[in-house]
Amino acid sequence: MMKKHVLALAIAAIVLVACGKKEEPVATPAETTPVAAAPAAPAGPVLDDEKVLNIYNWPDYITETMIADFEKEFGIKVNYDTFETNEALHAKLVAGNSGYDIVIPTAGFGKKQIDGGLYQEIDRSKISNYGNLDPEFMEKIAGVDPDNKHFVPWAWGFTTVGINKQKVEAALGGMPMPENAWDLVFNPEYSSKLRSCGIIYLDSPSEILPLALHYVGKPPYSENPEDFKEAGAMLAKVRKDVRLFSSTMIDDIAGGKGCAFVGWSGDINIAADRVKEMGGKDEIVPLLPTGGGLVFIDTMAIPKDAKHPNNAHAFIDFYLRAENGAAMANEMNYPTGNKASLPLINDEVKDNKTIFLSDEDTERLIPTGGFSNEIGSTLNDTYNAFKRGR
Ligand code: N2P
Repeated sequence: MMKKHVLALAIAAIVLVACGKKEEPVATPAETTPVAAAPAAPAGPVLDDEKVLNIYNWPDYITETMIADFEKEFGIKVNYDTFETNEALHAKLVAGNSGYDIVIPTAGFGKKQIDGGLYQEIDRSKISNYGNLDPEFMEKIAGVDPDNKHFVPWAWGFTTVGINKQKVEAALGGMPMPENAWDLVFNPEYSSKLRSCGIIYLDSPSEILPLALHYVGKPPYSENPEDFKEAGAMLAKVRKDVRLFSSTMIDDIAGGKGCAFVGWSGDINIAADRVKEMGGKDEIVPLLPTGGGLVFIDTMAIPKDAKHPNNAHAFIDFYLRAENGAAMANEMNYPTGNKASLPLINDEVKDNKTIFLSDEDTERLIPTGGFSNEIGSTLNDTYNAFKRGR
């Protein structure tokens, strides 16, 4: 398929040739008119002089070829780094001069970055594929980014419990699975049994705490230090059963490092596929806890001091092509909010109820949110005390 800017160049070339002809005596108006009347060639994207783009994203969150495809088509060199928590990204942005042109905050967490003036506004006139986005989805993001001025969706999913079915059943030794899957990792009656086969937690205060708060019946984004005490007390009881803290769980799960995981939905699905491909006998299953998973909507944003804002817009536009949104769902098991991509998503992915959720499961999800700066130290102290085990 002829790529867009190549097409634009080709059309420009035809126009030039035609214009040249015009001055030749042999050219007749009949020959030149159709070219002159043709719709204006779509202008190629405006790029920055320096053909570089610096992206900062989460691990395991892009298809294998997307960066290379972009580089080839646009002649831009992409430097791609990863971070493992919103906290890490936040620290980079607050320090300033991060050097990044596109970063991928979780919308709820990123609200304070918008409020702090850390992002520039997105120029929609540079994003021809903006219309591919699902307006209903954009409405949700507008809750933290009014009028969708700064955030363009990357992908979404939820933090949930995943299990190695056979290993968990064996470790529970006849004890039935709990009704609420969060009991497996938050209730010592279960976690103490799973200790032997290994519990893995994400290493992220801003994800573990909302889940823990919700589990003990408090608002997931509570601002009350007393609530954190309760969540911390609950976590303290299961600490000895947690074997590993990790944000690169695909490898850990596929490598058999544990049997129950607090992880990201798509990653657990990828690990499940990988174990199947490797011919493993155990099934890796992402669960839909009755207690709800924690939604994350991750979004692209351009830092205020980005050095290559035009290249950033070109990448955002490229990412919003229907086929790229579909590839994220098909290869990475994460939906992207790109409505135009839906017809291109494989049935197997579309029918996976842990990727495209039923209405009932959607309703149970803990909606995206964020903590204020004020509660930040309570959050970190609670998390660190948990991790240290005291
Ligand atoms: C996928 C990363 C998911 C990011 N590996 C969760 N915010």
